[in-house]
Amino acid sequence: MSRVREVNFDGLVGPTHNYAGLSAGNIASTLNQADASSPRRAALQGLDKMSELMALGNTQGVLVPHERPNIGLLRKLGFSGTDSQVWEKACKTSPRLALNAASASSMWVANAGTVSAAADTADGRNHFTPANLVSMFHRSSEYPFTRRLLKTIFSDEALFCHHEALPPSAHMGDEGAANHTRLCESHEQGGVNLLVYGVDGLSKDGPAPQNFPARQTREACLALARQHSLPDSRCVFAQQSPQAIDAGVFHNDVISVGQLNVFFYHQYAFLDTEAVIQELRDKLAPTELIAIEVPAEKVSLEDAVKSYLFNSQLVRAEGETASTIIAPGECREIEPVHYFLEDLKATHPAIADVKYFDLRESMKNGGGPACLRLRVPLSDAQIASIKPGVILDSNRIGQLRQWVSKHYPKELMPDQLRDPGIIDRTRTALDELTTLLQLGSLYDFQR
Ligand code: SUG
Repeated sequence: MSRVREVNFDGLVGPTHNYAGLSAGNIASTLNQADASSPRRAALQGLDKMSELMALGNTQGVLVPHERPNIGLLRKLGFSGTDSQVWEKACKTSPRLALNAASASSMWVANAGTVSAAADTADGRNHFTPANLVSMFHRSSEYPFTRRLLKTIFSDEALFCHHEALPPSAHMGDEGAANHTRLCESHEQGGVNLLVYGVDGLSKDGPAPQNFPARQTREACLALARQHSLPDSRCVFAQQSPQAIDAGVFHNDVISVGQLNVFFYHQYAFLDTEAVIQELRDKLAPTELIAIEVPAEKVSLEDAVKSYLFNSQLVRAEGETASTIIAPGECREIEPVHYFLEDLKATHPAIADVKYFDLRESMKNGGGPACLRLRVPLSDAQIASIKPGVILDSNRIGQLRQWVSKHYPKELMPDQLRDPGIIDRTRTALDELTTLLQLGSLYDFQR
């Protein structure tokens, strides 16, 4: 059996990164609306995380930003003329729409799509479905380019299968890997797939949040499992607790994270947390599930959301027996969370270390370490088949840092996005990026 490793592909933050307050139910996004952002700092913070993950012995990949502003989207909405005219007219007549078209939200690639491991699917290929992201307008236009990007990188059809996004309707709301956790003994072996939803999309009868939207539907989870041919015996479908969604848990990766056989979660993550854990245990057997529950009396839902504790990454490289938690720096600032993590490190045999990362720029929009990465289990043969430029080494990290420093503004106020010069500046930067990562002609403006 050939070796399979979990490769984290991180989204590179785009040059228009800003705080527009576009995501209702994402408390950070709402709170930081209209603040000045620093696209340069945001991208460099992301590259620092990638570099550190590599230093820990992980294979690290990168996914390029989508082109923004999204002129094609504005044309579909009736704006016409040259690209600059389209942008100027949109900014003038509909500033809110323009902000939606300029969002750099593609950086949170945990929402790019759902990825199934070759070891789980009927045809032995990895399956990909780009997420339709219908619940937020600024994100709902991501999937066509996401699909093109994934197909370009993972192009060998004997090894990879690419599906269309689920029909773009609220009934089929799908937010990708943020609501999918794969638990397993090792990446070579079949695993258990936890697919989490917020609401029943068709009947609307069952429990549902009162204040904030439930972004993923049960029907979408069922469709993904069918589309990726995941066996029923290896799937667990679980409903998020509506209370958690109303506390700001807009994706399951804000309240639980799993890797290999370790599952780290909050007591109130699910409607019936105990039943979910039992089903995971049963379906994973004979592999033992290491379930680390965080009780509400130790960390409240509010502190979990503020600190993004569960948006940590769990990493355990080959040959290691315990995991490292890659936590947002905010976890150090919120006392009960910091105490819990340090205690876990000191006492739990499955946790070797906790490392804190400054990802403040992304965090201010509700995106922690785990939001910034899409996991793809890959065999050596699969790695050899993909576009080589997207797998990072220290040399390429250095080139990306230089590229960011050359093209990205140090500071950006949402108003500054109105400058039509932003279109050409972004295209020049992305053109250089596709050359640097050997991706060929990928963007619409290059075709
Ligand atoms: O979809 N924020 C993103 C954050 C996504 C986090 N991803 C995961 N949890 N996997 C969202 O809400 C805010 C953009 C703004 O307000 O400018 C935003 O889109």
